[in-house]
Parts: sequence; structure tokens; C-alpha cells
Amino acid sequence: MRTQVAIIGAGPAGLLLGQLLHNAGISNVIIERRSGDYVLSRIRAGVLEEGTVQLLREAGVSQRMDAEGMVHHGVQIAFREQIRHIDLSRHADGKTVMVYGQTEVTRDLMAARAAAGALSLYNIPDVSIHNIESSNPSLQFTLNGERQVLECDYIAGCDGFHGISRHAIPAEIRCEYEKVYPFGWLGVLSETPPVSPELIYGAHSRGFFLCSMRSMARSRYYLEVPISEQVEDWSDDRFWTELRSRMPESVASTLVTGASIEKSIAPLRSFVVEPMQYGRLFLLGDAAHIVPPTGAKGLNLAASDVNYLYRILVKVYHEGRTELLARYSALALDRIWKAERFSWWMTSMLHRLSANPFDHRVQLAELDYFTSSEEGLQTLARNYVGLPYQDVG
Ligand code: RFL
Ligand code: PHB
Repeated sequence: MRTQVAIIGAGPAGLLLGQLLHNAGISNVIIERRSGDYVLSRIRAGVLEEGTVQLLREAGVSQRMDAEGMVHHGVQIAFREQIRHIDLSRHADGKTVMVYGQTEVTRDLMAARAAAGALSLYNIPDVSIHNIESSNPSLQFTLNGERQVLECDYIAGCDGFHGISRHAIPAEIRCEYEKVYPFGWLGVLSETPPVSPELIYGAHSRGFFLCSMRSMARSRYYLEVPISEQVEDWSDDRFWTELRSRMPESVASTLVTGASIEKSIAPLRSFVVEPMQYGRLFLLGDAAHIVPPTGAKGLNLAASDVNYLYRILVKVYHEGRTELLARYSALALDRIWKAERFSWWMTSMLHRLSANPFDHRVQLAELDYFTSSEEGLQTLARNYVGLPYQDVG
């Protein structure tokens, strides 16, 4: 087997890269460890930056998103019984975000790939990476009991945090930065109308909460919980009672509760690997970096990596600009570190980081400053809607 770009992982990064390359006449094959249904069963991100939305449009997969996704001009931040409205458009040059679930993005990308007739191989548990230091790298794996070699020009490692790709970069070259938080997010999805038309990020002495949504009939709520918590110990009743206790009274009194249709605990982590390229291997998305979800940046960073690598590969294949390949890692990391900073900052401003009342008062002062001063609102809004992409050259 031979293709131009071999992609490991059929999450949003792999599928979006594959679709854009296919549209540009660059052949690619996606190798995924799990089944398509399993990939679609993971409930994750909900907020898309404008850059991500544009890239999905450019890939030709935006029809359902443009019809069903919800454009949000603002978000709310709650603390101490107050609710502050952050007018994103006003403080970030007219920009907005789109509320449209990662599951739906993935579904649209899978459908477009199937319609295009591009090859995806699912349920491949044993892919391995070879010869990335040479000009003929390859992937090897077992398909229907037979050993396969997929030869290619480049390998895109889009296999998430638990994937194999980044380990193919020699340990003496690879540098990993990590911060693990002592809490996680307990998330619930329910067929109930959202409590507010805008997302609410809330700081409370009992812990952080987030009110989000997937549609006007489907809500997504999160609670900060100690990382030692077990999801089995959280009945729906316990979840709703705890959520209500952290909300300002005016919000709690309008919360509509119902049976959960998904409930899970996600750990919070900040992580970056450098460099994001080694020889013919490129890392994208969660394979190279993780952010705590407080800034809604994970999926958007995956899209931003795809934006850079896609534009570089088009110039490589169509204009012979192979020198651009060496720019990928620095270009991607520049934006990633700024999003890492924002996600870490939002997390520390909104979660219960310590039991020391002094720290709590400092958090309140910070929240007040960033939700009421012109410069604070601008910093918050511009980072939340997403910093601009650079030109690849
Ligand atoms: P994914 O989605 O993890 O996909 C990687 C794919 O690679 C496959 N794989 C392999 N395939 C072949 N061989 C191997 N050896 C393989 N190892 C792994 C996996 O099965 C999988 O299908 O990574 P990708 O594509 O980089 O996408 C990243 C996003 O999924 C992630 O950053 C976001 O979900 C993070 N995130 C959020 N991001 C946002 O932009 N906005 C949000 O509002 C937001 N909310 C969230 C989130 C993540 C959350 N969790 C559960 C971690 C909320 C939560 C709760
Ligand atoms: C979500 O809807 O799942 C969501 C929204 C905003 C975040 C994180 C998750 O910051």
C-alpha cells in the first residue's frame, strides 16, 4: 500500500486533516485503533473558535454546523452571587464562538470522508511507525490477520494523548512539559433545556461549575470534583443538588433537571511536547498537547495544528516548498503555548486551588478585575474566541 500522507487517529485532528488534504488532491489513509462508533461515543468539546469554524467550512463539512450550531456572542462568569456578562463580540473585534459538539463535528467529517471515498481503517490496534528519519517512512499494522506496510511521504500523528506517535521522537530530542491538577471535571449530559442561553463559568467556595449545552433541548454541565472521586458515587440527584448549591440563587431557581444520558469524570492536565516534528513525522492535537478544558481550547488547538500542517503540505506538494516543513513545529507551538497559558489561567482563576482564605480572596479580586475593566475584558474575550493564525510563509 502507498499513500502521500499516512494519518494515525480518526479524532477531529486526523479526520479534518484528511478531508482538507483530500480536497487539495493529496492522498491520505487514516488508521484508527478503535471502531467508528466508539470514536463517536466520546462526549467532549462543545465550543468552536471562529478559526475552527472557518476551517470546517473550507473543508466543505459545515452544512449541518451552520444550520444547527449556535453562534454565541457572549459568555457569563458567576462568582459570589453575581453574574458578569462577557460581551465577546464587543471586546474581541466582533468575533463569536460556535456551540456545536465535537461528536457532531466528528460525525460530519466521517460522513464527508465516506462520501469522498477516502480510505479509513478502523479497529487497528497495533500500528507501528518506521523510518521517519528517511525519505520513505511507513506504518505497519495487521489487517484481517495479514501484516501490512503502508508506505508514505509523511506521517501525521493525530492519535491523542494515549497514542504512540510522540514516543517515536527519540527521548534525547523530545522535551515534555506537564502539570497535573488535583481535581477533575464530573460531566453530565441531559435532555433538558440549558439553564441560560449563554455558557456560565462559575467560581464557588465548593468548587467550579460550568453550564454548557449541545442544543436548546440538550444541556451539558460540569462540576469540579477531587480527582479521587468515583463516578459511581454520583447519582443524578447528588449531581443536581451539588450543582444548584454552587449556582447563584437566580440561576439555581430556573435549573431544569432530568435523567443523565452520559456521566463521566475527566482529569485536568496541562501538557506540551516539543518539538512537534521529527524527520517525516508530525504531531497534531492531543498527541502533542493537552489543556484543561476551562478555556475550551483542546479541539480548537487540534484544528489550529491542522491549519498549519495542511497549508504547509499544500505548498510542499503544489509549489515544491519543502523548506516550509521545518517551520511547522515553531508555528504551531507559538499558538499552543498562548492557549496553554490561557487555559491554565482560567483554571486557576475559577477552581478551588487551595483551602487558604487568602488565595480565595485573591481569586475574587482577579475575577472582579477581569470581568469589569476594559483591558481585563479584552484579554479574556480575545483569548476565549481564539488568537489569530499566522501565515505559513
Ligand atoms: P482525540 O480526539 O483524542 O483523537 C485521537 C484518536 O486517535 C486514536 N488512537 C489511535 N489510533 C491508531 N493507533 C493508535 N495507537 C492510537 N492511539 C489513539 C484514538 O482512538 C482517537 O480516535 O485527539 P484529537 O483528534 O487531537 O482531538 C483533540 C480533542 O478531542 C480534545 O482536545 C478536546 O476534546 C478537548 N476538549 C475541549 N476542546 C475544545 O476545544 N473545547 C471544549 O469545549 C472542550 N471541552 C474537552 C472538553 C475534552 C474533555 N475531555 C473528556 C478530555 C471537555 C472535556 C470533558
Ligand atoms: C462543553 O460544552 O463540553 C464545554 C464547553 C466549554 C468548556 C468546556 C467544555 O470550556
